[in-house]
Amino acid sequence: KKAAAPKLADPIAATIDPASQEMIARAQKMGIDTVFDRAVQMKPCNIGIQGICCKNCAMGPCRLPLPKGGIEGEDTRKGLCGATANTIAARNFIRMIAGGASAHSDHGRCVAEVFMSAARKETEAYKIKDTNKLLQIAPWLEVATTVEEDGEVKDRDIDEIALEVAEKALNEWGKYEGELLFAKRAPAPLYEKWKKNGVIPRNIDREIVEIMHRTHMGVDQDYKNLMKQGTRAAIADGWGGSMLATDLQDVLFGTPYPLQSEANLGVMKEDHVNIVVHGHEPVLSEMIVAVSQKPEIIEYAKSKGAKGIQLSGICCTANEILQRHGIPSATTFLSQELAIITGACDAMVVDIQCIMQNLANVAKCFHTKLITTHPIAKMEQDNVIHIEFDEHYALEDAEKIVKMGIDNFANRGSEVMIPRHKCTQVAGFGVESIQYHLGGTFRGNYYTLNDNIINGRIRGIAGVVGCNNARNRHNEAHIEVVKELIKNDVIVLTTGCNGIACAMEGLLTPEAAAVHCGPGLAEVCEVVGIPPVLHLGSCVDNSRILLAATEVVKAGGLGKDICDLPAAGSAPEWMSEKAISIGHYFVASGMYTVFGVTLPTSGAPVFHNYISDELEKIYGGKWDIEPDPIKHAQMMIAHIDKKRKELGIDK
Ligand code: SF4
Ligand code: MSK
Repeated sequence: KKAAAPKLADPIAATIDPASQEMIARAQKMGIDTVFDRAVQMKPCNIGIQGICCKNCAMGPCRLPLPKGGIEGEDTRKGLCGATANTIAARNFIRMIAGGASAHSDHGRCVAEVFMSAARKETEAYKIKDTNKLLQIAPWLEVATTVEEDGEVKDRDIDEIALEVAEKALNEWGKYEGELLFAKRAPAPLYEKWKKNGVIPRNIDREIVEIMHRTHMGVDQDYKNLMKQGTRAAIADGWGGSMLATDLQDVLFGTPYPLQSEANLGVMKEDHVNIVVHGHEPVLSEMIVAVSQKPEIIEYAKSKGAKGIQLSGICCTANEILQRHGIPSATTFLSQELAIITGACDAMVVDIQCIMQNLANVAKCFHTKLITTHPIAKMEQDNVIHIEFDEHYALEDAEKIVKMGIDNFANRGSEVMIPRHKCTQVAGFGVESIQYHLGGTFRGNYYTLNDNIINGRIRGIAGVVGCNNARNRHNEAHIEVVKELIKNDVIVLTTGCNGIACAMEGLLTPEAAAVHCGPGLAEVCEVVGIPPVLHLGSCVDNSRILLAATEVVKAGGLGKDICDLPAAGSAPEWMSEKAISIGHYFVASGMYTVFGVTLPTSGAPVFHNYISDELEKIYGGKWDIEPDPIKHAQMMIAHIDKKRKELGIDK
């Protein structure tokens, strides 16, 4: 008897993106499975989804029964050791924070190590590019920028400052006394709240390690105490590892400023060598950009029959090189396999995080060279090529990779099919450019962000970020949440795959304001010439949202702390542990934060209530969950309106 054919995804139901729909249908026709099909074939575990499966020892996994219709009376559910639903959910939740914080922070550490090489002048490839940014961050790391000589105050030598910044930055991961230096960048009342509650990180690594210890069988069994450690580690991520990654990348590669580019699979070109970079760390991709623009390399590509080299990106490596060089974004996380399905991807170069192992299986069906580059992120499949990147030979490594892509151009089959869909985008925003474009300051004239929030043209600020999730229709929640917000005059700061999704939908253009925004936000965007959705970069660049909120607070007129602002955070299609860490440092920084899909807390209602209502009493921010995108956005708007009322600006 023949086995039934596996059920396949309906491309239209799987994604709102027409380019992805075409490529899913094509993959199915070719008999190649993608994540969209696998999501139809494999359903998630209903107990795991609710956060109440514990596998922290070999007496389990202990799968607690679901609280059908809520818990009546005493909650007597427990694992073999007696761990309650709250303990199990809290342990799982903070282990996710540890996973996310370690990913961002290890990325930051790698950048700090490259920064050290540059400061020591051990490498030709990396230089201190943005000295203004260096001078801006040095005092926060307790590095002097001036020196007194013969009674005169003089500027200190830039190389000396860079070296000391590198030392101080690297020290943040493992120093044995003191506290995270960047914690003081937060508004003073927030810093004081953290201090009072004992959650200022001691060093980045320690907070992550301590989560692993506390959640080991038989250690911390108080969900409040577990969350205290989760909070400390999340702050170590947002205001530590991620913020250091962003700042040091800006110093090495330049602070982004607005620029124009494009997004979606249509950016790939049939007659060019297509190299797609994917992952998160920009240290190698910066070099790939540099090499692929060299005249002799372009000539080499032409000698192999191509018209040139088309570089594009997926996930946050895409965001990094988009922000600084205008390299177009090919697609988001969920549709990564589809870039290979085009048949035009000559090389896909991956570094760390959000890389699906199935890329290797898809690449096997085409001529695509799949190249891993990071010692901590290899793949087992035998068609994957590993070229380990070494910052001391960065340009040589990048040249080897780009040439491999060029040499592979001739190996394409006849199966090239690039969807035509792509949109223009204006990206490259940051705290500096928000200030520059909106009146040159945050408060004090007709154009500024604060003045426009106070006068009500802009109702509030939303940070909408995060991944895709195969349990949702791809990009749908991202776009509906963002459209609902801007329709209601809420300006959106975006990062990660939300940024790419918005770009694919054409929301990152000044012209989008007239089409999609309420009258107030449309007027501001038109006057200053910005899109209603400002792309602030990659996952680690969520730290830019923290700093933007801090600048808004400092500029005055909107309260004294981040929790006073008419602002809210959102991750409509989250999937990664990093999103939980980001969500929690938003909450611990005072931000009302709504997640889509689901939260692994619903099986432990007391714990869920703790991270929403109880944490709000401590930090001013709270977790919330709403899968329906319109309701999700409306909850954010209701919070913004509540804050406007409290500020007395609700006219
Ligand atoms: Fe079960 Fe306790 Fe072991 Fe978890 S730690 S698996 S709840 S016995
Ligand atoms: S890439 S963590 S899927 S945003 Fe930063 Fe996208 Fe989420 Fe990865």
